[in-house]
Amino acid sequence: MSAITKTLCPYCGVGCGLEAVDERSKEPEGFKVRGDRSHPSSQGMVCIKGASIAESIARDRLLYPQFRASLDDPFRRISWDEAFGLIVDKIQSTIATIGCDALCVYGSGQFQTEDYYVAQKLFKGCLGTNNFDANSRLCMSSAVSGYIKSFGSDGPPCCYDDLDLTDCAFIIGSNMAECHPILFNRLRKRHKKDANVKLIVVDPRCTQTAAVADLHLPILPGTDIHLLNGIAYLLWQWGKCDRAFIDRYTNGFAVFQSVIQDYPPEVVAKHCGITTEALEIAARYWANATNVLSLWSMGVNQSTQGTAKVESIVNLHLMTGQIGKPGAGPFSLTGQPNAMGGREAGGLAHLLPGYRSVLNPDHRAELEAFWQLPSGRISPHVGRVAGDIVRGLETGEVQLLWIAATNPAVSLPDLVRLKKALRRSPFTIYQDAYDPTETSAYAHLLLPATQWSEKTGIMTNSERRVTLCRSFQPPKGEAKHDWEIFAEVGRRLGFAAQFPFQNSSEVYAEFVQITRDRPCDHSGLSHELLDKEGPLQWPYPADREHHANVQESQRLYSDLQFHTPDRKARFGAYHGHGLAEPPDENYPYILTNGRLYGHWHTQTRTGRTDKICQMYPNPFLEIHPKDANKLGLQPEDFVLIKSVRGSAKLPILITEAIAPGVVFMPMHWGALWAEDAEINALTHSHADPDSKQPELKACAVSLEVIPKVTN
Ligand SMILES: Nc1nc2c(c(=O)[nH]1)N[C@H]1C(S)=C(S)[C@@H](COP(=O)(O)OP(=O)(O)OC[C@H]3O[C@@H](n4cnc5c(=O)[nH]c(N)nc54)[C@H](O)[C@@H]3O)O[C@H]1N2
Ligand SMILES: Nc1nc2c(c(=O)[nH]1)N[C@H]1C(S)=C(S)[C@@H](COP(=O)(O)OP(=O)(O)OC[C@H]3O[C@@H](n4cnc5c(=O)[nH]c(N)nc54)[C@H](O)[C@@H]3O)O[C@H]1N2
Ligand code: SF4
Ligand SMILES: [Mo]
Repeated sequence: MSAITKTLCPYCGVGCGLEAVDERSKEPEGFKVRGDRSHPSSQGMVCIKGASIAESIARDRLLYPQFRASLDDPFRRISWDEAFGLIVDKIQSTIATIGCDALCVYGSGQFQTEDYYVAQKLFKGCLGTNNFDANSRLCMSSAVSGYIKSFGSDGPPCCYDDLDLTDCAFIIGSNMAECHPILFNRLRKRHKKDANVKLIVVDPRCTQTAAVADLHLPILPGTDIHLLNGIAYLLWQWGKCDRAFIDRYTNGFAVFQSVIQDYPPEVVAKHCGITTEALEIAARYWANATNVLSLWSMGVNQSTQGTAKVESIVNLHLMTGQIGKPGAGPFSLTGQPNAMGGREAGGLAHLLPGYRSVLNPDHRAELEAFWQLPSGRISPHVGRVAGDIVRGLETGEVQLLWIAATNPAVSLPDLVRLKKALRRSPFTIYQDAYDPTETSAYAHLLLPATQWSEKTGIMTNSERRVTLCRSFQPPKGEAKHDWEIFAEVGRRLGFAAQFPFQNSSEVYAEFVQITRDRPCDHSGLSHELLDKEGPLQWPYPADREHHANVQESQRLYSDLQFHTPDRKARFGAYHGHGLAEPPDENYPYILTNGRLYGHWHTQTRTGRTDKICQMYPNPFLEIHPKDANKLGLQPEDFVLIKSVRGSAKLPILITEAIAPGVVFMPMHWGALWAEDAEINALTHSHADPDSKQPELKACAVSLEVIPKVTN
């Protein structure tokens, strides 16, 4: 490797720039990392996850393809040639006997854009099935559908500079301090400096984010729409609506206005479990601020009303004209490092590359022509989303499942059911960087993938900034790049003309062409330009100098022209329906869950990082002192947590940070890292009707003390 390589942190959607520094004496990694001061999104800062990434890269890697005919057999090492032969045979025989709907791919926001693009071309294009979904279904899909409904297109409108310019940050369903720490630090710096800057946090828990807010609204889980409509009611009553903006740039206000009449402060406060005073302070902060910036994440998206929650946030911005200007707007904080790129490349079962939809005949025709495929090849139906893949395994309709860069045996809801379904799968391919993971136990064919540091490609962060992630190490063992694996399968299936790529730069050069004149226009970008100029934000059209400038890429909708047919944004009008599974007599507590600062998801990397494991020696259940008392729990006790679907056993942490009646556990401990501590053994799979995103954030549970064994 050259002495210093500039790249991107492969963990969260903040997308901090990293520099990998050659350090041969440091075994076994051979490099260390530090923040890249020249990266505009992070300006040299990194959190513990980015800073400690090197340690995990050399440990427990999957090095060779391996195969077994049955899940009860041991794996045996095979060659890539044999592996490709098996995949091609299975795909061909499945299509011949049942049809392409029996093939499913489940990918990840941890793919690079090139991986995503090649997979879309192969499955949605060449093979004619839209059965490509990704873990973004569990993550950002409500934000995607909310943006599309409100603005006519996906795409977070804001940028990180807005954190320095807002005078009211409205953080809802996001624990930024732990999950987007570098952005939170930036916001906090401004907040600390200027007493006029207000920070509101809406979260059932008093998180590290909420602890430093001017106003924490500890609403009951699932009551966000009541709260948002309640704030709208007050703004309307106080005459704080921007009528001129509403008339000129929006549709649907009248219906929205009639809906919010049902949300006077007394009703809302009671329903949300907060005081009317607190609600009024929140509305007052909104009303008095020049620029309001809303920031949200999984507390909003992971809900059976995720889309409606997103639209309800946008409603507040539309009624007050708080969008398209510095320091203001609705800003979803993307979870994974390249969930944004996945959306751009069409990596969900209802999407096609370039922010296109499988339901739009013009979009399908554009891609068929561009990919040189027969007209009508792309299916007009939405493919199987994550939940449908599970149902398809259960009914036998899914015969081949290809999982890549995600660990569903930990992260999908209702694991007892999922694991049963995975055991029924006739043929599961699992393409990952590590071995073991919880999901490898359900695979017939293991394919070793290169990961960060070994592959060059593109990732887009939350503020639409596109970074070239450079490789600086050779692949481990026989690992191949994800895009390379999909392309080789495509060639062997007879699509040599569609997959001529020699490297990821060529893949990207093709991808950007079909983003031309789309909202996510990348057509002026290339690996070469990004190498030379550093990270750049889209839209970045090819003839940029003629009709766009830096400001126009920095924020969307600064001209207040939206992507709807009449160019107006739309109000959505919703009533709050509450949780899909409210507590009852048998399961009287609401279990919520989420992340810890040091760990990443299913621990494939952070569980292999000593310092992080020392920070968090074990999983735990947060419980309010009142509930602990009621159950007779002592600080060292273990509880048995049960939902209708499954159970877990955890030591308790008594804390006032959680509301009475609600308990919290972290999501990070799958079967490899602790016994019986799986959050998703408990959760259900009811999903939002539009985004199909499951309500991972809440289910009903019972709690029992586990008696101490005394000798
Ligand atoms: N350290 C760390 N950082 C990460 C990740 C990680 O694994 N570790 N993962 C990344 C990814 S992929 C994602 S998606 C993001 C997630 O980032 P966040 O969404 O910020 O993280 P979570 O902890 O899952 O959930 C946020 C909060 O939602 C609250 N919540 C639960 N129910 C409700 C509700 O009904 N209403 C409201 N308003 N709030 C509710 C929870 O109490 C929790 O504090 O983090 C990213 N960053
Ligand atoms: N209860 C509950 N469940 C949740 C959530 C929650 O808040 N609560 N959050 C949901 C959300 S938002 C998310 S994003 C998901 C995350 O869930 P997962 O996607 O299952 O979690 P990760 O641990 O990030 O798994 C990523 C996998 O990709 C592999 N990998 C990394 N880089 C590469 C690469 O370049 N190529 C390949 N082929 N593999 C690679 C890693 O080794 C790892 O096994 O969990 C979801 N599940
Ligand atoms: S904030 Fe996110 S992108 Fe930045 S270093 Fe931490 S994990 Fe990486
Ligand atoms: Mo996520």
